Amino acid sequence: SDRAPVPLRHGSQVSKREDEAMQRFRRYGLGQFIHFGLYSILGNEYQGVSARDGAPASEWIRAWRGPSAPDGWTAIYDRLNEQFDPTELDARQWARQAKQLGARYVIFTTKHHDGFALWPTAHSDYSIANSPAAGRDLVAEVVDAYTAEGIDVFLYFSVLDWHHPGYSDQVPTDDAGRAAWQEFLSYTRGQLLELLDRYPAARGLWFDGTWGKAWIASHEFTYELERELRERRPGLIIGSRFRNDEHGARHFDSNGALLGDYEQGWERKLPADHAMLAGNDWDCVMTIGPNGWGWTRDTGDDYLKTTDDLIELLMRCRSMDGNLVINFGPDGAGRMTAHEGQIATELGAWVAAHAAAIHDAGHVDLDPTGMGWLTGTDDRIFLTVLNRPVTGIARLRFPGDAERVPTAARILDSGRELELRRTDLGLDLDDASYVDVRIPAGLVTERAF
Ligand code: JFZ
Repeated sequence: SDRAPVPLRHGSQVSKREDEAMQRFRRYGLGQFIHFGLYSILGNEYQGVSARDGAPASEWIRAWRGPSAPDGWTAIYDRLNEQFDPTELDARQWARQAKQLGARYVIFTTKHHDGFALWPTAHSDYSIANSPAAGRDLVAEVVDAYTAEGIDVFLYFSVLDWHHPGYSDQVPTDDAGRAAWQEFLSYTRGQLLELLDRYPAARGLWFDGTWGKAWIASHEFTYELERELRERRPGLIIGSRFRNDEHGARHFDSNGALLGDYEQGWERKLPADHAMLAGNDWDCVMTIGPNGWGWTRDTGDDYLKTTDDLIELLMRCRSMDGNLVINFGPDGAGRMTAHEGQIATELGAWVAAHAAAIHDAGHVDLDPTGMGWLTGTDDRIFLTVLNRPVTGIARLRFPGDAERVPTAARILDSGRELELRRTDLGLDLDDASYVDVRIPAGLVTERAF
């Protein structure tokens, strides 16, 4: 814009990165999110009573309100650490499954809104060290197992903390409140530096719960903390959901500059088109069910996304240069669900057979076809056909002198050659070349599963 930039003390401190870590990020393509914590014990119900009508989502069950909520509910919830013992949790098995899925990074909930740390933090008593699983460190287990499989690890961290007495949504108005909030900030800083020190293999921090008014007012502190985290771990990737500028602008500062290394606002939603991303890196985090990130014991009539749904979302993201991150919510014992297992097998087979169209391929500057999603590299164009036209012909339009008009077409997984021809439509005023590819009926059944 022609407007003069607003002078900002706590605006963006990064510009588009081209270092090795961000180049890797751009080639992930597919990721896995894991929501695991005290809420996983419950599966969105307590003693047979469903929280469905009173809690926003399974990992939000502590916020259960209304007639169905048990008496003294939050106090009951806060003592779940006494039952936390995921005896079936084998991070190496999770990592093998993620590898099978084709995920290239994982985002793991080290501490969700309930404040319970899955590593033995020195900064709070509310951690795995105070549970029947004492002696274990789930963050270490996940970091080690996934790193061994070649999958990068990002640590999810909720700033919002329902357990810490100093946490506040509102800006404190008296001395006691201000002191408590300062105490909370130093606890938060302590935990974050601790995570970086303990898990040097972690590549990124995935922040959440940063919408509270007190956090927003702490822009000087968060500006300095971002600096400190980046200094402590060169190459560290931080999304745009960590902090805001002094005017309260989140994700993008008051001059429109991204407040992090990638856009972190695409949560169960997708950009309408590539242009609106303005070249920013991004990922989309997505649940398999409708909402709810933690385990849900009874999914009832919920629609669970199928492998085909996820293929569509994955390729739509890749067609706009983004990564798709699919959430898994293991049960309280640490077991992934049967549906998640099926997704890992089926989607994983598809991803393995079509890897060339996914990880290294990105946005192609051509008209969208309506038949599916286009991805490409310098010398190849991939069309993931989701809707086969009644004509059986995929027609691609190449504007201008069309140096890039393809000369051959084949099915990616089988290598089967497809009939391709240049089509001169004789359209006046349309400076474009067209290519028709005949798509055999039954193509979609040629999947590897
Ligand atoms: C947050 C959490 O509250 C939720 O439990 C889960 O962990 C999810 C990944 O993140 O939920 C959000 C946060 C931000 C938006 C939507 C849901 N948002 O910006 O639209």
